[in-house]
Amino acid sequence: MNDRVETVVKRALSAIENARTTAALEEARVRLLGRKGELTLLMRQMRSIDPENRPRFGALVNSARERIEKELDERAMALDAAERAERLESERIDVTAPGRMPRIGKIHPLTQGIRDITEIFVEMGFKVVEGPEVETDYYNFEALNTPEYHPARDVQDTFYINESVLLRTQTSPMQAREMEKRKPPVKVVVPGKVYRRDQVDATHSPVFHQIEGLLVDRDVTFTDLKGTLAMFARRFYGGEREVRFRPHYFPFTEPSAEMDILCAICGGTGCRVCKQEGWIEVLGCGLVHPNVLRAVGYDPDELTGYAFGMGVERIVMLKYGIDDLRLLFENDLRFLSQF
Ligand code: 2U9
Repeated sequence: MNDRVETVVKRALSAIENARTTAALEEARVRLLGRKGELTLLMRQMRSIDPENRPRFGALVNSARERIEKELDERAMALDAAERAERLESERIDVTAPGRMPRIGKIHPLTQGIRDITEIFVEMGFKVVEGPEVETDYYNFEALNTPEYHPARDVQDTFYINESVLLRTQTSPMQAREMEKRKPPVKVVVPGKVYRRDQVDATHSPVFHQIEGLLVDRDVTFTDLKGTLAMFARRFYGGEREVRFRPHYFPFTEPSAEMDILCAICGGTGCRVCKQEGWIEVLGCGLVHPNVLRAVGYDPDELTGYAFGMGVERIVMLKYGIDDLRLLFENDLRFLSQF
């Protein structure tokens, strides 16, 4: 009788000790104390025991049950504490760890270039205006003293939409519109996209960005133009950047010139970047042609003006030493993240 109870208790204690989780322990509890559990079955054996031995057997089984229950409770508490400690460890957060930096986008170098250039002119009192990319032949060419058989009007160079509508080849038509709309003085810069029928290569693209400026007032001279652009070069390129003006030809300005800056790489002695010139061309300019003033209803005997224009891609490429214009349009983040 004793042995039977002892065997059940031994098995129970080893089952309790071997339970590694609270779930396994709960299974053991049911297996030992449940309705069909080992201890219940032991109690049922009471009937087969001599009546005089039954109280002793009952007492033995009861104390066995108490022992097992106590062991179960203690093991449950130990397992519960261990599982809790394990969970806390796995969920530990280091509140002192530095946060992860969110990825922040950057301004595209062309956009930054447009902002930097326009800002300098805005500080000099120019107003920024923008206009349509689809223009009429009249504002893009005719009003800008570029008559019908001028080479710049060749269909080779211009995207025509129909006979008299086209994609602007320069932002100048907007200045012509601005002059028609307002009384002088007019002092504007026009940034924007322009279109030309060029094959894509390292220095050409059928779409690129220009910034053009125009000042029309009484007594505007070429000296005003030179002073303004020299000031621009100093602000944009920094320091006492030397500039020079070379005579040039544009149909909408007379006289016309191109402005060069001294090559920062060689200091003027000639190198690969300036193609041995010592100077780098950065923009075109001139005094507004009297025919352009007449076309917008201004009297050239009363008013004069200056105008200038620059390609933003070229300026940005020179600034950062980029040797292929296509990089500015491909949106490869490995390239863009450098700026
Ligand atoms: C009006 C009258 C005159 C704008 C000007 C240039 C010179 C010039 C080029 C620079 C490189 C175009 O992007 S580029 O290919 N532009 O050299 N632009 S004067 O003259 C004007 C504009 C508007 C009414």
